[in-house]
This record gives sequence, C-alpha cells and structure tokens, in this order.
Amino acid sequence: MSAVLKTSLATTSAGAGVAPIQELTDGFHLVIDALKLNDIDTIFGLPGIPVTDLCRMAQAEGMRVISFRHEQHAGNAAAAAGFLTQKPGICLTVSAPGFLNGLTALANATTNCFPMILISGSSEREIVDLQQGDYEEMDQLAIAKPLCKAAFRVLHAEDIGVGVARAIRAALSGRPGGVYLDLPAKLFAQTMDAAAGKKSLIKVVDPAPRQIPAPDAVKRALDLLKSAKRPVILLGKGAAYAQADADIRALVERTGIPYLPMSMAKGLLPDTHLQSAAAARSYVLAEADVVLLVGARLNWLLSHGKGKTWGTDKGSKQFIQIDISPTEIDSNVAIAAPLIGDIGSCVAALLAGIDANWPKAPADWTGAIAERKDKNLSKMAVTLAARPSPMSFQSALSVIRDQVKARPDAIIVNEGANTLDFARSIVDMYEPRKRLDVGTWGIMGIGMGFAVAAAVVTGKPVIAVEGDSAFGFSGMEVETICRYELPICVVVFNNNGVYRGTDINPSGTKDVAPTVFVKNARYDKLMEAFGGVGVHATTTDELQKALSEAVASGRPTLINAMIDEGAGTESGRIGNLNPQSAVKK
Ligand code: FYN
Ligand code: ADP
Repeated sequence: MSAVLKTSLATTSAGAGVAPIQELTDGFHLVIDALKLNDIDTIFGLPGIPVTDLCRMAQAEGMRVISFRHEQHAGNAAAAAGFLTQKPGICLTVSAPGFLNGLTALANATTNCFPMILISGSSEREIVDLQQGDYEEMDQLAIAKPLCKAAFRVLHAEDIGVGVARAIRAALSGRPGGVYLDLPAKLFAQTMDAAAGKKSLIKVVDPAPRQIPAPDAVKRALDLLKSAKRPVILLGKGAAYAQADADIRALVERTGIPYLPMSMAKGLLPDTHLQSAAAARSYVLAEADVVLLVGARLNWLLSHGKGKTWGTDKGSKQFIQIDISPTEIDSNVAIAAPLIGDIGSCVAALLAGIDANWPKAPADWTGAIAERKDKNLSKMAVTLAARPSPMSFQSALSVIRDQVKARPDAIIVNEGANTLDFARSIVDMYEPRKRLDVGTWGIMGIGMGFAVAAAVVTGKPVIAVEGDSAFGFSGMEVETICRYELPICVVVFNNNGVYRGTDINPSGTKDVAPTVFVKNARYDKLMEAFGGVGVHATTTDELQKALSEAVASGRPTLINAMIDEGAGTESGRIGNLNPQSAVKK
C-alpha cells in the first residue's frame, strides 16, 4: 500500500457540511513508493541529514533498511546485491561527504558492470549553485557524472517516479552499471495530491530488454568455433551475472571444449568439472587457437589478449566475443567474430546451431590439457596436505576449501593480495555466483560490504576470506554484522602486514616499515566487542573447528588465523605490476 498523509484541506464553513479531506503525499513517500513499485525491497545506507527520515519511513513502509558505519561499505553492499539479484542495489547517503564516501563504490560498480543506484541527499540548489557556503555544499551531480553510467537530479515531487524509473533502466539495461540519483533536501518535504502522486510513478516494464544476436553473427561464430583445433571457452563475471547457467553448461558440455573461469565465474560449472582447465591456465591461454569469450573483457586481468601469456609471439589467435556492449569489441585486439547481445540469447543461439553431430574438441588438445592439469593438481594436493606451524596460506585455505565442499551453497567473499591469489586457485566453487571478490579494479575494502549484502539477499552462510590489510578497510562493519545477526564468518589471514610482516625499516628510526602492522594483533577481539564470536586460531584444527561451528550456527564470527609472517610475496601474483626503481642502490 502506498503511503499518504491525510490533510484536512478546508474547515467547515457555514452550511458546507463535512470538510473535504484531501490526501497528500510527499517526496519521502514518493521515493519509497517508486522503489517498492519496482520490487526494490532493500536499502543499504547510512542515515543523517537530509535522509534520516527517509530511512525511518522506508523501514516503517516495510523495506529492509541496512544501516552501515561508513557509506563506502553500504555502496559496496548495494553493488554486490545488484550482481547477485539482477536488480539495482540501492545505496542511500547524506550529502557531500557521505556522497563522496559512496562514490568509490559507485565507480567500482560501474567498472565491474554491477547495477546499483547511489541515492544521495543534497543541499539547497540555489545556495550550492551560487557557492554561498551551504551546509555540506557540493555540486554532487557534476562530480558523479564521469564516474557512473548515468546521473539524474529530481527537483519536483511529481518527477520522482520518472527519476527512479530512469535510474533503474540506466542501471540494468545494456551493460549494467552504477547510476547516481541526486535528491535535494527540499524535495523530500514537497507535498502533492496523493492520487496524482501515485499516478506519477512508473513501474518499469522490461528494464533489461533481451538483445538477440544477428543470425549472420551467430553463423560466423559457429563456423570459427567449429574450425578450431585448440578451442577454449573463457567465462567471465558477465556470464555469472547473466543467470544463463543451464545453457552455459550445455554449451561447454555439448562441444566438449575446455573452459577457464575468471575468478567471479568460478562455480558456473563446478570447479571439479572434467572440462575445467583452470589448473592448466597458462598452457591453455598460450596454446589455444580459438578463444570464445563469454562476458569477459580482454583487460589487464587477461593481459589484454596479447603478449607472452597468449603466445601471440608464436602464433595467431582468433577470438569470438559475446558481449552486450558493441564498443567492447576490438578494444584490445581484433575480434574475428563478435557476437553482440545478452549472454542468455547469444548462448541459446549458439546452442541452436550445435547438434549431436558437432565435432567434440580434439582429443590431442584435451589430452594435453589433462596432463598439465593432473600435474598441477598433484602438486597442489601435496601443499594442501602439509601442516606447517605456523600455518601457511595453503594449509589454512585447505580448511576453507573443505568447508565449501561440505557447504557448496556458502558464499565466499575474498580480498587481499596473497590471500586473494591463493584462495582463487585453492578454494573450489561448486555453484554459480557464490564467489565475490575484488573484481576488475583489484579494489581493497569490498569485504564486509559484499559479505553483508550476500547474507542479506541470499540468507546463506558467508565466509569472508580476508587478508589482514584488506580487512582493515571495512573492519568496523563487524558491528553491522553483529547488529543484524548475519550468518557471516570472517577469516582474517593474519601475517602481521601488507604482503607479509617481516619488512624492516632500513633507516634505523623508530617507525616500523610501511608494510608492517602490530604483531600478532587480535582481530578476533573486534568481533567479541560487539557480541559476536571471536576465535584466535594458530592451527588448522582450531581453524577447522571454529569455521564449521560458525557455518553451522550462523553466528557472526571472526577467526584470527595466524599465518607465517614470512609467507607472503610482494603484491601476490601481480608483482610484475610494481614499477622497479631506476636508481640502483
Ligand atoms: C589454478 N591453478 C591450479 C588450480 N587453479 N593449480 C592446481 N589446482 C587448481 N585448482 C594454477 C593455474 O594453472 C596457474 O598455474 C596458477 O595456479 C595460478 O592460477 P590463477 O590464479 O587462475 O592464474 P593467474 O595467472 O594468477 O591469473 C592472472 C590473473 C589473476 C591476473 C587473472 O592473477 C588475478 O585475478 N589477479 C587479481 C589480482 C588482484 O586484483 N589483486 C588485488 C591487488 S593486490 P600455471 O597454469 O602453471 O600458470 C595489491 O597488492
Ligand atoms: P571478468 O573480470 O570476469 O573477466 P568482466 O567484468 O571483464 O569479467 O566482463 C564482463 C563483461 O560482461 C562486460 O564486458 C559486460 O559488458 C558483459 N556483460 C555483463 N552482463 C551481460 C549480459 N547480461 N549479457 C552480455 N554481456 C554482459
């Protein structure tokens, strides 16, 4: 039911009988009604001027309002919710500083193609535009514009319906992304006739229209795929987002083509699938002759499609690329067969052309991959079985790997450098959209925001696998986790520093090295401070016990997993991106 304010319009005048009652609504209620009309039932945010009452009223009107300790984490939660649900996640903030705090998450969502809407209150337009020094003065719309897909401002209550509809459509249609919606403080208190207000709202019809690929483009792609001697299918997080899971699996299995999942596409097919080539990644990228990209961009994570990684120094490579964004094509290397459309429609169109007579991927190719894979898997098995003291990244992660195997519905959130890189290859995923991580930017600080969103929108257990540095960015949100009693277990991989804890200040002054933290910090006490369970784990047995108890009980838990402080390598597996000093000491 929409919210209205009942206001007596006129008092009785002589002989006029009962006073007419006009039902009014206001900006607050129109925003809430517009969101609810579009099946948006959750707001991630942080109350304050001028949106405190909006938070209260949204809750009173039956929306879930998850209130954070810092807007960046509310924004990250909105982005993750968008990725998981295909509905734009909503982040609500106060003006200027709160807005800016939310902006990193908005930009990150846009970069990752996650649909979200950052709604920020803003100060008085007249004063802001004349730069007369208003409370939290800032031209937020102008600042947001270059960092997101679209940005809108609503000045009149009767335009709220259009503003929200445009924001939803912009976030979801085509390539998904972040949208900014600016709502000046004055708008919230504006009133209008309730019936007219209701009529002004828009229920967005078909917000992410299917885009059917052209038949000639489908034929071109099929012809190239069929001609391949060493084909590979590369699944990206766009493929995970698309929720075309059964067709993607059918495409892989019917063609027999080996596939590689990008990190957030892990679990689209179980990582234990025979056709997974993840454990022979370097070999496959270098040797493949035809690569079918499904919702993955040839950006830095894929060495831009060229160079040594791709073996392009040795031979040519041809790409088929499925993407919803036509301008993604040829962005790094020539794409021989672009297939533009939504992944569901494109994969279905390919499947329609792949019958029982389709030649399976050549056995010499799949055999060579299997050989390399087996070697890497055996090597990995040995490392995972070892029980060094203190724990290594691998031994601690083997515990998490076993837990996910036992509870494949659990969601893994993962950030850090070494903690991220080791976990990506060690922790097998079995179901789609169960892994959330630092994504396209390699951003740190998504941990607790993503974990809260995952728990709130799915109700499933969440295991946040956190480097100790990465955890620091959003650590205060453990209070949020406790407040909402969310089934989240945070495992902090504590090796006393960024990358590792052994760096030394060479200057001899009292300060420790810039990469070093307080030794043997008790992150578990942070969770205990708010009523959650804190565990200090120095062995895999302790870690295993605490983790399985946390997942079974659903109680907010933080396990401080002590890792060998010398174990990490600089920047994990992307140390090559560190500039080297030109001056030799
Ligand atoms: C993978 N591998 C495995 C397995 N899975 N071996 C055994 N068993 C399993 N299950 C092998 C794989 O074949 C590779 O070996 C190696 O492990 C690494 O695999 P990975 O992690 O898939 O590949 P790689 O080369 O690290 O991937 C490149 C990348 C990735 C750029 C996509 O590094 C990445 O996503 N990085 C993000 C980093 C980031 O954002 N960091 C945050 C900033 S940190 P070989 O085939 O032998 O090579 C700030 O400092
Ligand atoms: P990864 O980092 O896993 O490789 P990227 O974020 O680089 O993935 O790529 C995701 C790609 O998927 C983007 O180019 C985006 O345009 C595309 N995409 C997202 N959703 C869809 C969809 N529903 N249909 C088609 N393409 C999509």
